[in-house]
Amino acid sequence: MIQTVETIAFDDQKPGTSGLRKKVRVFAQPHYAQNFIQSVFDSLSDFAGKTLVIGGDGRYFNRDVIQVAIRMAAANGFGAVLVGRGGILSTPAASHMIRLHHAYGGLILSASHNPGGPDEDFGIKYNIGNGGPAPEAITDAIFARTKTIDRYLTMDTPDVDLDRDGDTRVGTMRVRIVDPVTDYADLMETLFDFGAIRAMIASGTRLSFDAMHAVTGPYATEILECRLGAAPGTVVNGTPLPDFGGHHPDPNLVHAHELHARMMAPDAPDFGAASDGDGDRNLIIGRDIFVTPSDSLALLAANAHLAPAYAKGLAGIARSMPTSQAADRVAAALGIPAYETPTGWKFFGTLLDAGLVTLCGEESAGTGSDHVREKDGLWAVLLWLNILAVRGQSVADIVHDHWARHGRNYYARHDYEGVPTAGADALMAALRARLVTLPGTTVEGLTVATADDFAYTDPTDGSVSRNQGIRILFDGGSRIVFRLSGTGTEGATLRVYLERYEPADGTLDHAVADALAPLIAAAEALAGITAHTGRTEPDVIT
Ligand code: G16
Repeated sequence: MIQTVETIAFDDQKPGTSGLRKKVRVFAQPHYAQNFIQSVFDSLSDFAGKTLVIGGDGRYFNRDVIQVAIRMAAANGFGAVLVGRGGILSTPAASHMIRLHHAYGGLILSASHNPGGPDEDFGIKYNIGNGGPAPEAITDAIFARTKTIDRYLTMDTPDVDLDRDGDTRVGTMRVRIVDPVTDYADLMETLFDFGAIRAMIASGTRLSFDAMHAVTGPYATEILECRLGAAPGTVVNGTPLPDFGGHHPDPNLVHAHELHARMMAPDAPDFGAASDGDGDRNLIIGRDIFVTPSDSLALLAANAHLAPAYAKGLAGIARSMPTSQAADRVAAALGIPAYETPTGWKFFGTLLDAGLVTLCGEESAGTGSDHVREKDGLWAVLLWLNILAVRGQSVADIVHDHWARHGRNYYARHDYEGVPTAGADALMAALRARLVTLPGTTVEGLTVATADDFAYTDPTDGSVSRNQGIRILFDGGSRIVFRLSGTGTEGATLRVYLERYEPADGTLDHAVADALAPLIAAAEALAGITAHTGRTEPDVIT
């Protein structure tokens, strides 16, 4: 029996960079998740009788909201839902499932790399029929609806058993519980030369993959250990836990420090990697060398033709604006277009759908291709392994070869987390006010060439996105970008992205902090970070 439940709108349900993310205690308020899910459905049309994919990263509250979403999908008229067993679906696997089954769309329950648990974060994002995050036109409509919603539809039915494969019904809607891993692992086998990777591993190459107690554990175990023959124990922290073992499932050098230490030790494996809460991010570390996400995108683009899926070459490469320009140099060398988009995977979807680009990447540890419409952590790991298997070189040798050919984009991101919103907004406003007067001035010995607030016009549909981050470009190609994060759940997070280009015949082996020291000083001088935030140092450097 369909129930119409009266509700009162919440005023804080604006989707951020990737869906709605809030503390669990916020989501657990009566009607809160329901309001958002109904607002999603109310912003869509013509889905009666169609299929919705539902899954999440296994974090605390995942199972509860999946039951809510199933009932609401039934009450709103979906014909079927596909749900990952145990409520589990990595974000890239959900994207693939939407595409494979020609589903109408999907609800992915995740706060990605944010921590999980009763006092931590939860999130809901909606993906469209191409498998990718809803574009801004839809997220804007969802937000508008959350402000006026006064009822939602649900059903008074018992919980669905999420742990048993097979079909059941909620009202007239079919609920199918499916294995979350197999289809995704099968897709990976079609993209990469598993035989070559298997042979490399059999001949002694050692891997270490840290699943961070998050969703990629079962995927990595199946693919790396079962299908590729890596030694048992290659996947560490491989059981998804609702609180990620109390850790922060963000694959960077701070939160994946154990992997980093392992890779810097004398007996280090040859290749190390990690993924995040929902499996879309990746961290790549060779023995004794960390590969920045920006460099990883450039390296993958330069070598992708070594994997079967990309043997014909790439149509183009896209990167988010704050991502280093290393990938642009590869695009130029390959004679293919390079695109610069705002932060957020949703901006790559139209380019991928139009066949304008094959590979996309972001400094925030996301890389992916046209095989799905999300970034994909294990995909990046497998492309790296395919390249290593074909080239027969170490990660360090491949990276150094790349810099010797294309030059090196020294790069770092400084994050100031949980700063008072007023201070962060004031910092950005003050910078914005100075943009016109900055060109031609000199800061810490660096001359400003141009300064702007990044705006993007999508080349496929003409949609415009403004205020996407302040760019200050210096003579010689160095750059500072200031941006406020759209994924945090407390206060504001200021991100300062620093980049300096060193040509191939320059000094390629500086310590990153030394290479960027003038830019770090210039960032403080330009933005008054300490004055506005009270912070003298970033919380996280990636
Ligand atoms: C999300 C988006 C990414 C974006 C990242 C960082 O990643 O999907 O496209 O780069 O947030 O966003 P921000 O700088 O606004 O915090 P994820 O892995 O959290 O879904």
